[in-house]
Amino acid sequence: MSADEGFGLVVVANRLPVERADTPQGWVRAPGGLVTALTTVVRRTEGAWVGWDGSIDGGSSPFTAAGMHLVPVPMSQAEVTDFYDGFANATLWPLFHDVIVKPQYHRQTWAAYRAVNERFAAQAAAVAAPGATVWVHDYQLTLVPGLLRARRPDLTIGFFNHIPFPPYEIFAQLPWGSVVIAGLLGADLLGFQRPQDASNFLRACRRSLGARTSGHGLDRVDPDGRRRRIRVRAYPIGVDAPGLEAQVRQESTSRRVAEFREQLGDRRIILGVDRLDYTKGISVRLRAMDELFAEGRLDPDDVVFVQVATPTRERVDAYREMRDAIELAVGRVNGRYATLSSAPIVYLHSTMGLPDLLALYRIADVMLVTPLRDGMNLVAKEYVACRIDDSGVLVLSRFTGAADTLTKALLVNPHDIEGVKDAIIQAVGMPLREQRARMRALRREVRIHDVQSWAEGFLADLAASPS
Ligand code: GDG
Repeated sequence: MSADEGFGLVVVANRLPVERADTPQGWVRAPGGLVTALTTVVRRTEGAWVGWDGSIDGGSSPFTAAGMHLVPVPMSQAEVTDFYDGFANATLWPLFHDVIVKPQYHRQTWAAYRAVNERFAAQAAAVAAPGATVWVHDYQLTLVPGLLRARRPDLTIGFFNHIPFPPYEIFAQLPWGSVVIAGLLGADLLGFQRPQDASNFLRACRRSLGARTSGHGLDRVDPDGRRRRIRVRAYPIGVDAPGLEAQVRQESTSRRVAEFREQLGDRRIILGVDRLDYTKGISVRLRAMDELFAEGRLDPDDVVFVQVATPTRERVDAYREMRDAIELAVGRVNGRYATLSSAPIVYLHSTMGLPDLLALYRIADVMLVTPLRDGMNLVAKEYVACRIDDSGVLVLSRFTGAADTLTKALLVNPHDIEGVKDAIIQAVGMPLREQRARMRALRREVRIHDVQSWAEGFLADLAASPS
């Protein structure tokens, strides 16, 4: 379909799949498996993608990039502060992650959230063809389904929440909770990472709106008197397993692996890769490693812990404080155990190029994924996808969505520091036969439920929505 007639499929996400950059084209592809998966769908259906391009007071004229029709949503500096850093990342993010840090409730940031959600809805309404399908993504845009339905009752609307949905007792803190629920219920199909998230959401519908739910959903009468069946289900997201595997098999990755081996020496490698976020449990790992060195259960000459900590949301106070605490802990451990020639912790506060990241996945004997709460955790699945010789051990927090299906990982409770330490020791000493048996099962799971099948599964169910 063309820009004049409108598009049959419209993806709406906080960010566009490309970022403005000083390149000949004026943009670069944004990294990430989700972008890859949705790009495939948008290209195949000749659809459009509505989102912010990361610039301040940028334009709103659609443009074509990476074979997709892109529709930018402009944002002012004040809106980035109040909508994005404020309501999305200092209110909803901590609230939806079990209040690990205290959510901020401010009327001003809520007003900005509503205004920006209106703008996203308006842009989506403007480019969707009659009867089109619109797929809205994530916690930054919870009001968009309702706002969009009010403008365009002809559309079929899906929403996918990438982060957890909290128990009602926590959600009830949000002063505008019933508005958020009503906004989400503008969708015909709501997808969550885990069945638990879907049932938390249904309970919030009952408790905050008095809605009656049945089976996997509820019936609702819209303000225009139309009765609709809304379905609510878990669609656990996956990674681009075949794509990652193919890249890891390339000669260039093997060369990078050899270079890393040279730099890190003949030590066992334990790896962590995360956005530097307080949900990810990075301090749990540092504490476990520190105690294992202190107790002599691990020898700092024999192992190295590589932590990639990607900068993120650095204008939000809780993130700045956490970064300071983590860097202090890294310094303390290295101060105690480093020698002139090597340190037991390699801490990289930077965004890595994908080839380097894949080489690290390939070389790491043990992957530590210890979030206190995580919707899914793609890093765990990426590590598994990259273990093409079936070796390696994944230590995985039970509080990730990934733990539901990656049951052959060593599952840990990140609040139980002794349990985490024991799992690290078990992982470092695991015989190759056991590693392979576990990893084969994990790889099968990650291959079958990849990101492509996730996107197709959601869209097929959305297409089957009762009208
Ligand atoms: C949210 C939910 C859910 C990280 N550092 C670098 C880098 N990354 C890439 C990883 C991975 C992605 O970022 C992180 O994904 P996660 O799933 O681990 O975590 P969130 O960013 O919190 O994602 C989460 C996800 O949405 C999808 O639904 O799983 O629960 O919180 O792909 O590889 N990539 C590169 N350099 C880095 O330094 N190139």
